[in-house]
Amino acid sequence: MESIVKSYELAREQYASIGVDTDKAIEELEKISISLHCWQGDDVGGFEGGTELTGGIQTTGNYPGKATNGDELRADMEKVFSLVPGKNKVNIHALYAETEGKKVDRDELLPKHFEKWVAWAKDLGIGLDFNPTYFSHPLSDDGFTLSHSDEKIRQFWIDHGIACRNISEYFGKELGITSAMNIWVPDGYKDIPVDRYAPRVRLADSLDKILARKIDKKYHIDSVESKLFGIGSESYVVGSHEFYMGYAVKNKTALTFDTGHFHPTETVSNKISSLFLYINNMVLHVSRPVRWDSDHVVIFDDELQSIAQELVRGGFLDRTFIALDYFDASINRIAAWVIGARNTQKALLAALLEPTAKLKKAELDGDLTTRLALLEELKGYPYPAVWDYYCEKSSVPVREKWLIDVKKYEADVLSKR
Ligand code: RNT
Ligand code: ZN
Repeated sequence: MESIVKSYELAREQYASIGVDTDKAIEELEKISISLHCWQGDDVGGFEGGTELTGGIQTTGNYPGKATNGDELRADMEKVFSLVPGKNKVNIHALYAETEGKKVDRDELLPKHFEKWVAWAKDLGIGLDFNPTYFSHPLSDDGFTLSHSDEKIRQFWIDHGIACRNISEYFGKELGITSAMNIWVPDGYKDIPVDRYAPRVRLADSLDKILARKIDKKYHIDSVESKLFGIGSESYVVGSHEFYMGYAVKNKTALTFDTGHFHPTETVSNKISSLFLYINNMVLHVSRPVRWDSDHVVIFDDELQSIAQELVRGGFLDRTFIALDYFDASINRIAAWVIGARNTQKALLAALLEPTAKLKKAELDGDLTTRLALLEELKGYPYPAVWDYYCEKSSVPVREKWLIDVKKYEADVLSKR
């Protein structure tokens, strides 16, 4: 404890010498919540039973101890909350409804099927976000949902979207924290289509129908998520980036950027500032693509830092909903959550510790020498000392000590499942 405070005090001095207030950076960081994706806890399995994961996404690995019901999943996430600083949120997919053993199809889901999640979130004083589930269902088996050419199937999925908005609004009202509802559909073709237009016309029409009812933005916001390709939709994805960028601008919805949904050399960090020119809110799906949209655990890499810098330098934090989106079943699932969440926060902290005004001034003055020199020297500044202090102050384990708790939880709880 003493050495953490000492290191922090030294760091505070160093940062002060370049005009950065570390206490203020910590205060800012504390205000940012990261939405933990419930689906990391059970490999996107959900509680409907039986169905395999479809939609062109895949979890690999069979690490023991995955959650098999709501209570286990919630217990696991509480463990995560005890190891990650700050007030965070939980992101739920429709497939995690709790229907007391009754079969309730996706178009019939009601707020009451998420009562347990809401009661739990109330207890913890956290917010919830939501996602309709357009995969792992017999009516999505041929690869199309909201852009389906069969009107009956398309209507089923429209009804699902409408049901989910009611649920998301209920989250916002009950918890007093806005729920961001993210619409992602896997629709697309493995092979080259002849008509790329018609499915997009149908998708736009379905979205219009889902979003027809006005909902107070205090409670709920709608966001749409694009993708480049998936397994089985390599040649064509209906909901491409251009499709949703246009849709969001025209219909004033939020836009979701998933860091795994673009060409390998394309970066989300370079897109954020354009989005905010035309769109009010962004949902971020922080993920890590390795050669493809592989959803690896988020690490502290250059792109994560660039994204954090964009959010801070642009002043976009209060218009952004930050969520994690990856699923790794090859390591302890709780550790996977903790690593990704802590890295995301650490990247935000490092960005908050930049002398932004100074850097912007050098740039505006045309002093690009100073800009590069400062940016490079900053990499050696002691942000980890500030991070450690923040963890200590938030009563969560410092550095790798969180792993002790995870190992203990694995021995006491996970290994017995
Ligand atoms: C899939 C999208 C989507 C999902 C979750 C489970 O490529 O990223 O966000 O990962 O909805
Ligand atoms: Zn995503």
